[in-house]
Amino acid sequence: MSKATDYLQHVYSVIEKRDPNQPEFLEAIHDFFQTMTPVFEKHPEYIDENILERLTEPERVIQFRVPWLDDLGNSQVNRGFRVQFNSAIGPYKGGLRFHPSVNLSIVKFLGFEQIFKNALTGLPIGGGKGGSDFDPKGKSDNEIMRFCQSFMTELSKYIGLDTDVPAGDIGVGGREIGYLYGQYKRLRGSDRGVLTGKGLTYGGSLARTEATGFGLAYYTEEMLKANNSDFAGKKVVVSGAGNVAIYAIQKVTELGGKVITCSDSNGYIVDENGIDLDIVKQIKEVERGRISEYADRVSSGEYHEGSVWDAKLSYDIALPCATQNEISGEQAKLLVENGVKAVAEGANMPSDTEAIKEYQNAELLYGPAKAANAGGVAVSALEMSQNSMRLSWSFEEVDDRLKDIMKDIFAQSVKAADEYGVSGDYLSGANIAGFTKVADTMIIQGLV
Ligand code: NDP
Ligand code: 2IT
Repeated sequence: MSKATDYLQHVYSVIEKRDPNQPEFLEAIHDFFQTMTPVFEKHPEYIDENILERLTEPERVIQFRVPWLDDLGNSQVNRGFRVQFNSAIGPYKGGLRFHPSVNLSIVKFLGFEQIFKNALTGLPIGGGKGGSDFDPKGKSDNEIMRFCQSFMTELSKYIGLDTDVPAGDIGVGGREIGYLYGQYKRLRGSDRGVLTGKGLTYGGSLARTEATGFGLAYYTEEMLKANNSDFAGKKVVVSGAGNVAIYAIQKVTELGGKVITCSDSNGYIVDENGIDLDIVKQIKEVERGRISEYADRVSSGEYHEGSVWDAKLSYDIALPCATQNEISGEQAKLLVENGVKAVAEGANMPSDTEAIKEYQNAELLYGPAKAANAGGVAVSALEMSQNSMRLSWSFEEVDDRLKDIMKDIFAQSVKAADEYGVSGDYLSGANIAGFTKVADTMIIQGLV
């Protein structure tokens, strides 16, 4: 065994021993380490610095009680988290997720991925993530507001526009950011830059709502172009029907692709005429309804219960935009049988370890989450810049910058993959480019 693989195995076993009950965190670490051997072979100085053990331990983990009153006057208690993972290149930056599944393992995997994603954007932001096991489904606006106010009452002690800047993720969109910011302002004053994803009337950036989905489409287009292909006439399967999925569908369609599915956690829609996005937006953004309702409104739309990744359909490109581990090894095999040539991840870690192996066996073009979905956090960082300057850029200006950032992320990944002898492996390329930037910065700053 080489010194590099020995070191990787050693650090993995340390982490596994420390946190044996954090499966998502261990999965993210495992998949990341799988791509790191060439880096440690070329740079033994990283081993001397014990950089991986330092990088995989969060700088700070905050866990807190979130008490709130429901509409019946009953007191409810949820658990809140903020993981401040790494501040080497800037303030902690990353979203808040409100979903019943949220626990420390999930917040840590998301925070770990966020470090490298944020480094790839080229903007000065460190990595963090937070959230709660609160379930926004079926709650009234007043319940959501009371929950957000209580959550922020505690979180406000730990964040700040130069220290830690949260934003949205699953279950946290414009409505929640509004309530969170309102409470922050009451407690600490109007530092607009303390949250991103704000509304346009109080410091939000144009194109932030669209950014993750648009960015995913721009990244995928770059990956296709580099392989003599494009979206024109391609059939595309998208999962999810939330913020990321909706704007991915919009941009992919504008770029000439035909998106034939979308989904939620109950089931999926197939519409071979191409998804009618106005209907999806009406159901999800306005009515906060279920995706099954699409089939009641569009005659070519069929609703099926279960996962879209179990569907036998013929298509060219897969864009998972729902949640972690939504594609298993078996489902990845089916995806290959379905004719898929490219997968790009809108969600964070949507493909499990076995699924990634299947993509590699089938030599699919594979754009990993931390590169492909970085558009959201990139525009969040542009929102922070605009807040600091106290001005707002036009939609076109932000969108142009987003396009350039996504192209640059793809180019960085290609370059790193070439440099480390794994050409065409965009997963390794993204991991290596993000890692070397953060690791070098940590070393310059000393053992802190
Ligand atoms: P939303 O809350 O807007 O939408 C989430 C969508 O995914 C919904 O359709 C939801 O269905 C589905 N979903 C959530 N959990 C599950 C589950 N356990 N099983 C099946 N489906 C599920 O979230 P976003 O669109 O913002 O986030 C989607 C993904 O993209 C997440 O992985 C997130 O981390 C990632 N991401 C988001 C960014 C952003 O800017 N918002 C930036 C980068 C990545 P249902 O309504 O049934 O729950
Ligand atoms: O996963 C992600 O990158 C996000 N949820 C967006 C984070 C942000 O700070 O905009």
